[in-house]
Amino acid sequence: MFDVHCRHCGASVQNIFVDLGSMPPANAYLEEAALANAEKRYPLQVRVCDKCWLVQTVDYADAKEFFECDYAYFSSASSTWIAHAKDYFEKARKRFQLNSESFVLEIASNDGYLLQNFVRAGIPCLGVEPTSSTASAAAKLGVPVHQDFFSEKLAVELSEKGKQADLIVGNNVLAHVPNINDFTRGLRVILKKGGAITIEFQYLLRLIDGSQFDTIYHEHFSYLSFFTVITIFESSGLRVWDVEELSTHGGSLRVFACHTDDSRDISLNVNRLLAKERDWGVQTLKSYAKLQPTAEKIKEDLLRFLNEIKMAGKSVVAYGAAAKGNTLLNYAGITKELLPAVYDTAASKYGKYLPGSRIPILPQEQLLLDKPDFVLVLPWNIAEEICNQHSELIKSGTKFFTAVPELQFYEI
Ligand code: DWN
Repeated sequence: MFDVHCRHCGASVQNIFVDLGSMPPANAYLEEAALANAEKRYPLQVRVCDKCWLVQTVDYADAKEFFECDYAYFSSASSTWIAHAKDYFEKARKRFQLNSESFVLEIASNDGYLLQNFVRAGIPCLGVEPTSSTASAAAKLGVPVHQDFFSEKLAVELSEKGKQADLIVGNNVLAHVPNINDFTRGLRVILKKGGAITIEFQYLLRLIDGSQFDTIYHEHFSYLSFFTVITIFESSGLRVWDVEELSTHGGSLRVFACHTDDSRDISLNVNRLLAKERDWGVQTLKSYAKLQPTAEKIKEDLLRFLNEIKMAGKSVVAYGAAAKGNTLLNYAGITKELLPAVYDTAASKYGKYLPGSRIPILPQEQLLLDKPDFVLVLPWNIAEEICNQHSELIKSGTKFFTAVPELQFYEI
């Protein structure tokens, strides 16, 4: 096995956490014309460092390849997420006494799903977002965006222009940066004295206990426990003073950080969650061995069920052309033979094809006309929102189901 060095502590990382075979990047949706060409595929192997316990991908491609100008994921596609962002804004404005004198920086601001709230409230803010597709959507909402990848170098440049922030927000970005040390050093550089940082990321322990192997894709370079995030932040001169467990994206953490010499007290939540992780075995290798066998079972159960549907002469399609869906389908080797189409509301996706499986993506409205017997909901994390939207179709007999962590059917 070739050597890999931990992207945080530099130690040799030999322990395989999960190996999902080779597949194209999860957001590399294909235009019709591209079907004539072969696709780049990269091994999707994840290892765990037994020194700092960072769970991380083995890298074969540059991150820039995953966050290109036509990046297809728009956070505002989900009303659940929009509501989550609004709730965060209300809480943050109170907790950090934000006003027209404050300055808020969001890293990976996507389509302005969050900063639109700060703009409306007259609180000065800036988004940092590398993908022009989402950045231009944010600009249309009047959200100021600096289009680039966040780094320590950029933090120095912006700080020299007086852009140090009272509040730094980073949602679903800490896992997406290959150089996690540079990223956290950048947070310290651009954080104003007395300022606060809130970072949300999918929670490793929920991923493992929930068998959420499909949230593993190349653009997720790290899979994070609270223990490891504290280790990384402290190594960059930051201190974690509070933490919240969230239900978003299958289970996430919201971590609160500040400068090491800040006067804030450490909340009881911090030691409480560290104790829970100790009991779970966060520094024990065998705790990381559960995911591979559960991924194989989910794959077998789904393949068996899709073949049963086919043998019974029934129709089945998918809903939600989510990145996690591409990991599931490509790992299971499912193509349009078993799933002839997937439906999605995102204009950035329908009319294209899923990477790898090459399943055509159709607009959501078409589903109501096609009335299939079964619908596999790929973004299980928002299955309730999606099933509520399709209550009439479900009442008319179409069966909606998800495959992770097991086959589950939805009634209305
Ligand atoms: O970290 C990441 C998470 C936050 O989001 C990114 N790297 C990529 C992305 O992952 P994903 O694509 O698996 O996320 P979702 O939120 O599970 O994707 C939902 C998909 O469903 C989108 O393509 C939009 C679509 N959708 C839909 O067709 N109808 C969503 C809703 C709410 C709908 O009603």
